[in-house]
Amino acid sequence: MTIEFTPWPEPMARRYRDLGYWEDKPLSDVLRVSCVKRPSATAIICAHRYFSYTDIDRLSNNLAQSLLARGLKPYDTALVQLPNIAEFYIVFFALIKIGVVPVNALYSHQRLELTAYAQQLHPTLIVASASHPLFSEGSFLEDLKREIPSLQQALIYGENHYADLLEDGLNFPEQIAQLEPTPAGEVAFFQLSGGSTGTPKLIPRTHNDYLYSVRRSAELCGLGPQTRFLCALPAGHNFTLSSPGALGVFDNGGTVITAPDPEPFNCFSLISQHQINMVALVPPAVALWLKAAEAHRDKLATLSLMQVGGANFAESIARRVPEELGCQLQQVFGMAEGLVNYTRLDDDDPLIFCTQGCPMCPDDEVLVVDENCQPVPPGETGMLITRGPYTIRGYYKSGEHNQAAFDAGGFYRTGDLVQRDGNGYLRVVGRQKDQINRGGEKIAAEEVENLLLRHKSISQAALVAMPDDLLGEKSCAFLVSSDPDLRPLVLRKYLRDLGVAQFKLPDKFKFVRSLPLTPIGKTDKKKLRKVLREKAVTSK
Ligand code: J2J
Repeated sequence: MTIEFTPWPEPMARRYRDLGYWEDKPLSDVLRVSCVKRPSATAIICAHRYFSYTDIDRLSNNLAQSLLARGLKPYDTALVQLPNIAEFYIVFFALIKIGVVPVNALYSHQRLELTAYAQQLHPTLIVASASHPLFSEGSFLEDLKREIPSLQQALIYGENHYADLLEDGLNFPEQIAQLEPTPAGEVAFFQLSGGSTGTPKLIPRTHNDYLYSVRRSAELCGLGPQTRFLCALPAGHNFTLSSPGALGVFDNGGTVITAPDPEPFNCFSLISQHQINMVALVPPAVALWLKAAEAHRDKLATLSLMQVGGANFAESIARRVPEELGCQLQQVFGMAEGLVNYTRLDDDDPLIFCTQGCPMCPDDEVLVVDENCQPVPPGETGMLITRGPYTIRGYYKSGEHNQAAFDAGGFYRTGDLVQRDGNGYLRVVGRQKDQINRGGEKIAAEEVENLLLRHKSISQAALVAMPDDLLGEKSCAFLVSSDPDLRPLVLRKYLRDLGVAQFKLPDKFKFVRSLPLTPIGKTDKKKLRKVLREKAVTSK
């Protein structure tokens, strides 16, 4: 049995191969090439631990063999949740090498998110860390196994009393079987969608499309053996994994240094200690770094490139990056579904500071259209739709949602409102999808609303974005409740107890008698957002 996904039409697939975008190689090729060229170079520095390319290859082979010995086979799936540690990459490569198809949950995800992914994927294996509250003891795993009968194997990183140790798999001694990834035209792993619907969607990425995205990104960003990349955003996020991210660094024989998060003081120490020259950040982290650099700029001497993406980045802050941090800025506008835009390293300042770049591939088809799907003139605002050699054609097992998310020609409706100049450079000016972008962390409004509506005294709920100086946006829940004594504290605890990730908890609750409606009877979120914007202005 293979993993289902919506394939590209044959003529396009042929074109992508003919043009060399699709190489028909497995994603683990990024490790293979550097093992050949730079076997003893340092691939990963994780706290005090150093791993060469040969180490990563050997450890991932060991784990792969141990998983085969446990009965895992190609096209099985795995649910993985690890923090930013070397083992994240070792597990990723081990699974890819034997054709087991993982999804990497974010470390901030909790019971609800992990369960939703497991319900969709029916994984055979779970890999997680005992440092996460869900896995500090065995009860969640027991529950999950009960609910998902396919889940046979669990490997937990770190001391625990209920499951096998991931560390034992890494030290597995025997070499028995030949390792065989899935074919390059098939699904290598799943990315996570920021989402706008009730259930989080999974994004099937093939070896071919992802490897292209990594290699083209690395070329465009000038990566080489000299690259020393700080991975401070979640390791599994599309940005830090592939734009060009850690995979791009591995492919070029450079070094990835892991940090648990972008907290500036720790990151600045790592930068000076390891001569880091490149980092990828979301805008709120840049703001924190600018503040910290007032006293500690000397620690950033080696930093030459800062990529910023994931959320709206104000021009005024963008301009401060080279001046105050002493490094070049690159804006990145990407999405886990595929399309990635970059400002180029040799672009003029106005493009670097005022745009989010242009598509990386000549065969990225990008249209900016109005409500009738007609292209808008350059400079005007429209909806961004796209297809191309590394943009998916459908979410995993989401027939109905795919009807809405993709048009008849296979274009992905990104839900982003953009303006495009005559040279193809894009500016992200808004959003049409029902999502809150909380400093780069995406919240599907409907998912949180559905959880709130499960509360016995809430009859209506609407989650909308409200402006925030640091995060760009925070979330506000407008609620109609039958209980006049219902308090935000109680609701936050209620949501936490349901098992939802902390970043999805509404930052503010507003109790109202009724929600405003549009002429056709939907909740008028525009009006709610306007109320919040006006309130923000008057309270300043
Ligand atoms: C405004 N909005 C942006 C930007 C993404 C590289 C970089 C980021 C992501 C990512 C990624 C933005 N300015 N510069 O996958 O490979 C918003 C848009 C977009 C959504 C995608 C990558 N960069 N966004 O953020 O899948 O709304 O990917 O559609 O998490 O983030 O979110 P995600």
